[in-house]
Amino acid sequence: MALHTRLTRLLGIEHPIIQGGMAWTATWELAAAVSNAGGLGVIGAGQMPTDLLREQIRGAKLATDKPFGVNLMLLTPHIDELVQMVLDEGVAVVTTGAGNPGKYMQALQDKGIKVLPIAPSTALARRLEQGGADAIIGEGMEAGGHIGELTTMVLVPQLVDAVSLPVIAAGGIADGRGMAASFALGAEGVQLGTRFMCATECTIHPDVKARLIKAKDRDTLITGYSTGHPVRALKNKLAKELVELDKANKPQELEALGAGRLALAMRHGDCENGSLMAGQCAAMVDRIQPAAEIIAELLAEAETVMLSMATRVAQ
Ligand code: TUI
Repeated sequence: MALHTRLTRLLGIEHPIIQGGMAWTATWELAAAVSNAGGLGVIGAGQMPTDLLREQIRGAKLATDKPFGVNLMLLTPHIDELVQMVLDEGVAVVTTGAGNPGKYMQALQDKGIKVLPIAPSTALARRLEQGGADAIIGEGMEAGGHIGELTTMVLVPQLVDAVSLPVIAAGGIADGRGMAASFALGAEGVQLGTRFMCATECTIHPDVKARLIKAKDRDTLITGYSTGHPVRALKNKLAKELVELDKANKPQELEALGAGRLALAMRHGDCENGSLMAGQCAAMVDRIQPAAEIIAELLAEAETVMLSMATRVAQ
């Protein structure tokens, strides 16, 4: 069964599956593998130096002739420079996180780039639709990294009602059941981050993949409430220290302690002092497998669930 939606037509992709553009995690190797398998691979820019992101984009272009995207984290201090470089290099899609990409929308779309902002609320989604976004990624607080307040289960149907653009569900989706559930809520695509962290092609340190595979249902926590930018990550020494700073309401010390910790975990494998940003569904990821296999499994499971649901409730 092919799952074709407004999203697959908008982006010219085969399957309505987007790979989350995770900073220091989603490099061109993963993005190209996902795009080659018919999904949308996304390079995570995070706070990457501009030249490094340019190399990443060029790497992806050599490895796939399919559309791929770049995720821009809008809190990045040199975000204007990153946007200019993306405009110069040209990519098919930009997803954005941690803010409103309104001021860049026209310039990106003038270059033919589709803009898919991540929205944690209906108010922002409405503003983004008015500002010309091509689709909205609704990310619930089950997700890893920087999160909003609402769960995917309540956010996605409200977004579907609030805007007429295609909505992509994100946060807490790790298998075909989550994918089918997202479609039941009205989504026309899904975005998965944590599951793709354990793709063979994901270049994060193998020790981080091992921690994800070991993770159980209550192994993530949220830190950074006091800074106004809460972040979900796997529990470890750093996360516990950050929780203490949150309790003591010391946002500046918290930000200072957190700086550079994502790369320390993902690139260098320091699983105690680094930030292991990951979603609650880490507990549902149990093996390393090629991105193409993840996508094939998601589609097969989602199909089985969608077809079996009617039979199950009619008995
Ligand atoms: O952006 C993410 N996930 C991230 S960003 C990141 S790096 C980081 N590190 C420390 C602190 C903050 C970021 C790691 N993971 N997901 C998408 C996302 N976007 N989640 C929440 C939002 C969001 C929040 C507020 C989007 C827009 C927004 O708008 C506020 C406004 O109205 O402008």
